[in-house]
Amino acid sequence: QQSPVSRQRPAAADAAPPALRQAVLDGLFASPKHLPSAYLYDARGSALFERICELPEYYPTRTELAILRAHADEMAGCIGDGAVLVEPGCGAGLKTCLLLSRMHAPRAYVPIEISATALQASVQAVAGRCPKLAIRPLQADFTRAFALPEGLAGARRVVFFFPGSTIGNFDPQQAQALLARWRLLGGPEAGLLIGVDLRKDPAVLQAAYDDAQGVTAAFNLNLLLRVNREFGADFDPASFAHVARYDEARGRVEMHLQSRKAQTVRVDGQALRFADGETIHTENSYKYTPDGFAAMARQAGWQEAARWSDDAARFGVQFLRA
Ligand code: AVI
Repeated sequence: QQSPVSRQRPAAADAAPPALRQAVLDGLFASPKHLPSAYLYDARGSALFERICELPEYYPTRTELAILRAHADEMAGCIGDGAVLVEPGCGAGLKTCLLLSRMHAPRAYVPIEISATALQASVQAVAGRCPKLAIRPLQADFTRAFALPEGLAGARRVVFFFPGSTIGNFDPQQAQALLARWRLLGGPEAGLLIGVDLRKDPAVLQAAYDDAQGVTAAFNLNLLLRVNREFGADFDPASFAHVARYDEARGRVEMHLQSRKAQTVRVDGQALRFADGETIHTENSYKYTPDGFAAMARQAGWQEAARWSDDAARFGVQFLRA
């Protein structure tokens, strides 16, 4: 199963890698229809996501940043001396540098990103803000097994930094498997500093994923433009609607693209039929309780050591140890 990969500054202008292309075709011709959420992040999708992060309704980015600002020293204390900080799916540098600047003699920073363009952008952003730091970039799909760069494989203290609630874009089983893999890779003194979006009033979640300016709608509908470009398809985005709905029982916001009429679209030379009202499921964004997340992480071999939140308990950051 193709997994969500990207975050703050995800895959830039790159064409989709073969596995992602295959997942797109498989998903469109499956029943029910779905698309991998990693496919949201072409150059335009990445730019739209950065706009989402600034929206008044989209609280996660600014809330997490405020939590990091308020508690970076305590977080650095949890991380300890001489750690290697590994960031799967590297970001735009702001949160990372905030943390790195408070860490005690970090040994190295390892950003991981599948897209060479995005990796390079992230390295530049961090190098500009933290000029003395050893940066050891790793071009890899962090949802699969990877090895740390040479010389760091046996590092005493490896700490994973996974902000942004990207973990929420994985199904809980996938999330647990991912965290279990990092636990093994990090060794007996591994740490994990992770941002988790919390369960809350459905109206707040609904607004965050269906904003008044329609930026999230454009982000979702951009998938159809990308399929048109990369598969010679003829989707008319005007005949699909952005739908975001919170499934309270599952604790997840689902994004869909809903066909406004019965229609047939050509994709990769094949006819793809839609009933009126039929949807393509394009993303899940899971929300946790702090205890629920800690329990899931425990199943993956991590013990919660500290947690932080904002006053309204909208977003959580947890530090976990092996
Ligand atoms: C990247 N990820 C954590 C975002 C989220 O909130 O699930 C992606 C997003 N989808 C719609 N808005 C933002």
